[in-house]
Amino acid sequence: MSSPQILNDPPVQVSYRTCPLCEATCGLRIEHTVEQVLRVRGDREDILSRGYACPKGIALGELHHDPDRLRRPLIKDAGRFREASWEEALARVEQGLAPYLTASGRPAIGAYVGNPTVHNLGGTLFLRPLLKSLGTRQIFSASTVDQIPKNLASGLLFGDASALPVPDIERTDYLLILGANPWESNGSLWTAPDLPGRLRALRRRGGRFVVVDPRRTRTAAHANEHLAIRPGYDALWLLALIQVIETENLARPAHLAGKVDGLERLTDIAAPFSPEAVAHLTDIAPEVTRRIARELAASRRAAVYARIGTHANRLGTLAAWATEVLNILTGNLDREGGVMFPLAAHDRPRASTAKARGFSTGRWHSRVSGYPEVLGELPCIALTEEIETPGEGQVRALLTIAGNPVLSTPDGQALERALAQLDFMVSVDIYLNETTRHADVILPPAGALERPHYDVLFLRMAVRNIANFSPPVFETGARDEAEILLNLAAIAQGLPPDNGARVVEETQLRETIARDLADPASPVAGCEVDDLRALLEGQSPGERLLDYLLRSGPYGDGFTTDRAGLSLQRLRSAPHGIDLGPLQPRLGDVLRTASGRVELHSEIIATELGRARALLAERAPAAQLLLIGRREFHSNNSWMHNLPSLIERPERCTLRMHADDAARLALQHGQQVMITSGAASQLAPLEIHAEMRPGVVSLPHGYGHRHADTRQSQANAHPGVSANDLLPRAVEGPSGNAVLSAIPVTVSAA
Ligand SMILES: Nc1nc2c(c(=O)[nH]1)N[C@H]1C(S)=C(S)[C@@H](COP(=O)(O)OP(=O)(O)OC[C@H]3O[C@@H](n4cnc5c(=O)[nH]c(N)nc54)[C@H](O)[C@@H]3O)O[C@H]1N2
Ligand SMILES: Nc1nc2c(c(=O)[nH]1)N[C@H]1C(S)=C(S)[C@@H](COP(=O)(O)OP(=O)(O)OC[C@H]3O[C@@H](n4cnc5c(=O)[nH]c(N)nc54)[C@H](O)[C@@H]3O)O[C@H]1N2
Ligand code: SF4
Ligand SMILES: [Mo]
Repeated sequence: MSSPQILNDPPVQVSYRTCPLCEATCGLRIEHTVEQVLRVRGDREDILSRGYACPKGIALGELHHDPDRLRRPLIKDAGRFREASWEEALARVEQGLAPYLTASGRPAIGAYVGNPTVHNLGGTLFLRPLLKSLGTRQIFSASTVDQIPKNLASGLLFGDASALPVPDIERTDYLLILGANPWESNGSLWTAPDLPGRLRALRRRGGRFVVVDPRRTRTAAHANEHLAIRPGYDALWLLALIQVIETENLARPAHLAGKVDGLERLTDIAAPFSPEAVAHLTDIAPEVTRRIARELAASRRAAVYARIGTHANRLGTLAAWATEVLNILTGNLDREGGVMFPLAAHDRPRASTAKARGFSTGRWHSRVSGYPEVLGELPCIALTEEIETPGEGQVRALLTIAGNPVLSTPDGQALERALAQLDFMVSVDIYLNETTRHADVILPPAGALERPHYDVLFLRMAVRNIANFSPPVFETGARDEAEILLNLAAIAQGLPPDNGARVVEETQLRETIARDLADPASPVAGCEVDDLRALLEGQSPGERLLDYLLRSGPYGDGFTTDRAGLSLQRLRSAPHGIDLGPLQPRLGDVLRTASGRVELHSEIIATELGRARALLAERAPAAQLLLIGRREFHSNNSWMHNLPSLIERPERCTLRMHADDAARLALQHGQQVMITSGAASQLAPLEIHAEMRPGVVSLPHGYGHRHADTRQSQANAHPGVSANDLLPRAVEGPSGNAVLSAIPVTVSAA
């Protein structure tokens, strides 16, 4: 007997898909009907993540169905948003930007690009033509509240700012982790799904990992050893490790002989930073520092990995440089079990004949404070002053893409006031939030399950060379991010948004092909642009360009009938991904310095070393509380707070403090406290927490959902305060990265 209930049930399908929410790129198994997500879990057959998934990935169905997520463009009329058609919304953008699309007007256009862009196929492939079409130097991004010091260090050392070696965790014996909490962040600039599992496996096979963090994070709690460093001094401590390795003659970079310039100068450079000389600041005992240096040097295969706690910090660029110098000195750069450079399927094989140009910054400077450009962008903390300060090139029109700088960048309230003064603002975003509420037009791209996916950035940092592609789970007709960026690029070029998008896409595609054809070492050398173009498949701009990159890439089919080679079609037929093998040494291919060797020394590093020496004379900030941040497992910067399964838990926007500090200040667990920095004051509940070291307090970022006129009902029900309202607009030094950690504060009863 069949029940009508069952007969009417829509058929259940299963789709496999890479999670686009963070750098781990977990494979997900999604059970769904034609329009409803039923269940999401980790895909056990995924070649890299093998079933791992975190609660955010599991909540993708909630994100897809979130009634607050924007599905139609919004236009602001007389201060109120209303829904509009794409035609009308894009026409409004054309109209709003028109006054600035002149030679003298373009410098007044600003752009801020946020983090989800790098998790989006369209975002990664089509941002560049858009920014180029705008013709402005007022370019800002979340990179300068994040990792740009690491890019800068790689640029200086390797000649390529995107050459970011990753710990070869499967084969290492010893891992030194600083300023990172991969147990909860799932890894950063290091694509390794299930880092908890991988770290456990490292210990099981007799390896060790040591965590340097002012908090006893979950990563630290699982480590062989935790060193609760005083925040803000990692660069000094890393230099002390170099000092020990140099003075005790522990360096053994044998396989790098002839590939590294300037090793002989390191003894002198590190001399002032003995473990004793830095101990009063780092609060790490000299004998511990010495022991760690010896352990690191003695390990057969070891890796030093440092992330945002060290980068978005005082001397972040120097910390990134010293991290790599340690990997070089211990002979672990570009070696199995050390740190290695992945080779992704869409990477361009290095042209043997192309002349390396080296790397430079400061090709132009910001208008108001004179910050040097790094990687073509300016520090995001300069955006406020660039809007507020009159004169030629004052930002009057702003484009934001997948960003919420009001909550995610320091002194967000000042930025909000500045945004309110703009003549015109357009946001590409899936929510009406603290930033996009200032826009005149909001253009919502397809959601995470409605678009094709391939991780252009993160497959370049994966612990194994792999490739995978996810077609959209739902065909809703929603406009893809790629299409919107191309629409905007067309407008910026004075073309009609829709037909123009095709022109911009075609131009980029053909230019990409032509660049390869000009290189005799390319696998497609000798072909014709038209012939290759005609062979490309794909239903969207991202797919078409990806198909080209894969087929002409290092594992590609080279447009031959060789079925073993990669193409988009081949990836489509492998929903759990394709394994391309373990990481291989490839430093020679990576180096783009003028000398063709790793260049340890540069003017920028010399200046930073001078600042580090000056810091040694500082007294320990013993009597002061230093504020640091906190990422939590269920959160994602400022933007996943509208999903009930992630936000509905105990109050998380708390100030954590060690019991001794609370006792000294006569503060009780749970009471409201006033946190005061040089910049501002904020109220938050106090949480006395054993993970804190004395003298350090922690407040998570991304909260402060303070406006009734946003459309994020769940987030607004759990507002919290914004840590960034407490942070001054300060940069770490040559990279322009904001200083997010070790901010002096006082805390008192509210
Ligand atoms: N104090 C402090 N501040 C920090 C940090 C810290 O540690 N401490 N961390 C910093 C770091 S590492 C980062 S990366 C930045 C992040 O800074 P931002 O990128 O500016 O901010 P997010 O909170 O990630 O906001 C992402 C925005 O993208 C939208 N969005 C989500 N998915 C999509 C999509 O597919 N397409 C589009 N177009 N929009 C989408 C969301 O609605 C949201 O508006 O925050 C930084 N801020
Ligand atoms: N759950 C979750 N996962 C995320 C995100 C999220 O918001 N939530 N954001 C994603 C993004 S955009 C990024 S960039 C990555 C970042 O990934 P991670 O780099 O792992 O970032 P955090 O988890 O913030 O870890 C930074 C650690 O540095 C410590 N720290 C602070 N100051 C100092 C210091 O001076 N010295 C040292 N040694 N340590 C210090 C902090 O206590 C913290 O534990 O995470 C990504 N993954
Ligand atoms: S760890 Fe990152 S990639 Fe994996 S499921 Fe969670 S959010 Fe998605
Ligand atoms: Mo980030």
